[in-house]
Amino acid sequence: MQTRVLTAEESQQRKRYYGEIGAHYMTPLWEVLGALVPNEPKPIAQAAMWRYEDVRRHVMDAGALITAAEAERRVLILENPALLGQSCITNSLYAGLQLILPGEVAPAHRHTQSALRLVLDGEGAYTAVDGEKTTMYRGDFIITPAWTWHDHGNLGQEPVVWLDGLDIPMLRFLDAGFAEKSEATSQAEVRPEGDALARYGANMVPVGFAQTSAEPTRVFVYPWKKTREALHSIARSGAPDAHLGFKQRFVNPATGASPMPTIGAFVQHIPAGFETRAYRSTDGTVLVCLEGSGQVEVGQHCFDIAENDVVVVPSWQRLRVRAGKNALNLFSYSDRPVQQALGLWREERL
Ligand code: 1HN
Repeated sequence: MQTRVLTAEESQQRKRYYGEIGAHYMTPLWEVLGALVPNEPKPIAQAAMWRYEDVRRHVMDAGALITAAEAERRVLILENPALLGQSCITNSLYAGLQLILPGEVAPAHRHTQSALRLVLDGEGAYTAVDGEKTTMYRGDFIITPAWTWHDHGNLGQEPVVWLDGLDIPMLRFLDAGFAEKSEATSQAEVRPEGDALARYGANMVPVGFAQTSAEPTRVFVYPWKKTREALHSIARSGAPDAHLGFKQRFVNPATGASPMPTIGAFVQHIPAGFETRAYRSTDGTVLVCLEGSGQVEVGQHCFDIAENDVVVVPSWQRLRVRAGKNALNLFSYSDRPVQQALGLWREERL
């Protein structure tokens, strides 16, 4: 709307008119058009960081407050400071820190929301997905695709914490959420540990196996040990991209698409002392520092990051990453595959 100064009478007239049409649940487009169709993304979400050193004890305190069984999932949601009460870290994504104590079980259930885990702290826990267990090691990226049964347990001696990433806000937006609890607390094991990785994650698939790009991968764990080795090999030869360092995209090896259709996941190596040029993209992104320390600049914000810290980078905010004395290894996830499927995704190298 072009704005001009209105006479008192015109203002009155419009106000009266808006009241009349409001009674019929109508409202004038011209008052909101600019906000509805901005020249570029103007996310409500803001840049923020959760410093693991600061929040860890609060996560541990939850262990004395409620059991995993009572909570079903003992999780502290990471809420975007500009989206409080909405259980989201960006418009489209959820993040939380989940704690499971030795001997506990988080009971089996399934839902149409897709989930990923990034193991941060402690050893001895497992996740079971559709009848197969995987032991969780720090840095492992594990998925539970939509409608797969999943339960967790801790057979070790120490508390285990991981980051959960889900597409909850997307499914809420679409009103497409279904969920179901299992009668069995823990799933019966129908395949031995490592089966999916051997069948689908060793540069092979069973002969005759075919998937569309909308289907999630059967590989439900991307072990950090392998990812890290690959990153280091890549970084040993060739120069880092000026804007991204060495950045890799996790894939469904059978299709080349993202591991799950709604959430993209990435890993990034920033060599010691390297500073990326400013970059922005339309997928609001959750970054997790797996190794090293440095600075993350998001728009006007600058965060000092260390291991296990979480930073949220809203859509179209300028991002720069600087590694300190030690190289940075960052994990990230976003709604990029959804935007790409719809032809909406944009990036800009500044
Ligand atoms: C869920 O199923 C898990 O399985 C974690 O660990 C967090 C948040 C909302 C809805 C379901 C899990 C979740 C969740």
